[in-house]
Amino acid sequence: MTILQTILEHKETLIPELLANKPKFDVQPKVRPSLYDVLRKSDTLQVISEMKRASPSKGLIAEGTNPVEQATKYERAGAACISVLTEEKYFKGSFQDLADIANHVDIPLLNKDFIIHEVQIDYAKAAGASVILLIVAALSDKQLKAFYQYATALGLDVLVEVHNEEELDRALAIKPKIIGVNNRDLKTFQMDLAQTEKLAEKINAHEEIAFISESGIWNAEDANRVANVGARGVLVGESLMRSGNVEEALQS
Ligand code: IGP
Repeated sequence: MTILQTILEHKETLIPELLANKPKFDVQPKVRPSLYDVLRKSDTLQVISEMKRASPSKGLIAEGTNPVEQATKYERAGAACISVLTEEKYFKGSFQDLADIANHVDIPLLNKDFIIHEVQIDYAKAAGASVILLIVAALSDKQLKAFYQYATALGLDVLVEVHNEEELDRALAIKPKIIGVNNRDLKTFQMDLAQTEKLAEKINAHEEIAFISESGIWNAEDANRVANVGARGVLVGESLMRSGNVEEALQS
C-alpha cells in the first residue's frame, strides 16, 4: 500500500464525525484577495508559504512552532498566500491552526489537506480558508469535478494538484484556473523538480491557467529553475519551517 492510500484510508474513517458535527470556528469574516488574481497579476515569482509541523516523509520538522507567529512572519515577509496543513495524524496540523491563522492574517489562505468528501470543503470554508487543494491522485474524475464545482460555488479558489502527465490530462479536463505540479510523488516520496519542467509546456499552452510548483524548493536556484519554465509561484514548506530567518529565505 502506498503512503497516499494509507492517508486516504485513515481520512475515510474521520468523515462520519465531520458529518455528524457542524463546523464551529470562531473566525471573523474577511474578504481575502483571490489567489488566482494575485498569481496572474504579478510579474515576479510568488511564494506560498506553508505551516507544516511534520510530514510522513520527513517526520517532525518544527513541532513546537506557534502557527499564528509563523503565519505572521510569512505575511510580513511578503508571502502571496499561506498554506496551512490541517491533517492531524501524519502532518500534526488542525482546523484550529487554520482558524487561528485566519484571524491574524489578511492574505489568501490555502487549506492543505486530503479532500475526499464535500464536508471537508465546508470545514475549510468555516475555518477561514479562501483556497482548497484537490489532489488528482486521490480522486476519481467524477469526484474531482464535483468537488471543484462545489468549492467554486462557495466562492473558494481551488488549487488542483498533479504530479505526472496522466494526472495533468485529468486535471485539464475540468478546466481549472490554478494548477500545482507537486515535485514530490505522494506514492513513493520521490522528489524531482524535473516534474515541473516536464509538465510546463502542456500547462503553458493554456494561457488562462496560473501554474505553481510545489515541494522541494530550498533556494533561489530551485526557485529560478521552475520560474524559468513559467511557474508563477512556488509552494514552500520545510525549508521555511526550518529557516530561522523567514524574511531572508523568502527574499533570496
Ligand atoms: C511543501 P516542501 O517540500 O517545501 O515541504 O513541500 C508542499 O508542497 C507539500 O507540503 C505538499 C503537500 C501536498 C502536503 C504538496 N502537496 C499534499 C500534503 C498534501
